[in-house]
Amino acid sequence: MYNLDSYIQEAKEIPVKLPLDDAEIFYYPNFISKKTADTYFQKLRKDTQWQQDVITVFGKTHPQPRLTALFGADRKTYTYSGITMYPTPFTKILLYIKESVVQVCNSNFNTVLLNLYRSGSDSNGWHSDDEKELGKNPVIASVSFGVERFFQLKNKKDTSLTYKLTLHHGSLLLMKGKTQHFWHHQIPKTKAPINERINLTFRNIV
Ligand SMILES: O=C(O)CCC(=O)C(=O)O
Ligand SMILES: [Mn+2]
Repeated sequence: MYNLDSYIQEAKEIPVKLPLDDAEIFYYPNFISKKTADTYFQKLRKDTQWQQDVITVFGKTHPQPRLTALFGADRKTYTYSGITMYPTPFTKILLYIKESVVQVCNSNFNTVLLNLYRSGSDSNGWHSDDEKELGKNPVIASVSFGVERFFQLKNKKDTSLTYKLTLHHGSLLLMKGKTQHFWHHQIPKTKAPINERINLTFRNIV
């Protein structure tokens, strides 16, 4: 079922560039076919050892409003919001997804952070992926499975500049260049009674 060649052929490689200044963000709505994305969602949901960390934001500690897991090609740790995560080795399915992402973005990744949003009350607050270990202009490749959620962007200097898009099942969002210097992003909570979503962000930790 996980034949790499047929998988890559299935990948739809037509991106939309978001109309934002000081950002290089490309959205591939149909990166992975629905059928393959369904299979990946089920497998990632079941086979991942999800964890819930306690984070520190503005000096306050609370449980992170989602579950996470970190996978890496080596033992490089990843630290953000006062948490240090220790990676476990990439699984076969994560390697397949990584290969198809590498094909379209011409960069390699040694780490992937998984987020599981269990319901509309799980979220990911305003932040940028600008940790030192990601380097100066990081390429972040974000693959989504499961229910659609809003992804919001807000300019750091002029907070009236905002943008919102829906991240679809099987989509890829690629952020590169100076994006993390100029923009924050978040997955807001929603009151709608919704199902689960899994997001993978491929990163290169230097
Ligand atoms: O879930 C998403 O789409 C975004 C995840 C994210 O921004 C992160 O993990 O840094
Ligand atoms: Mn992020």
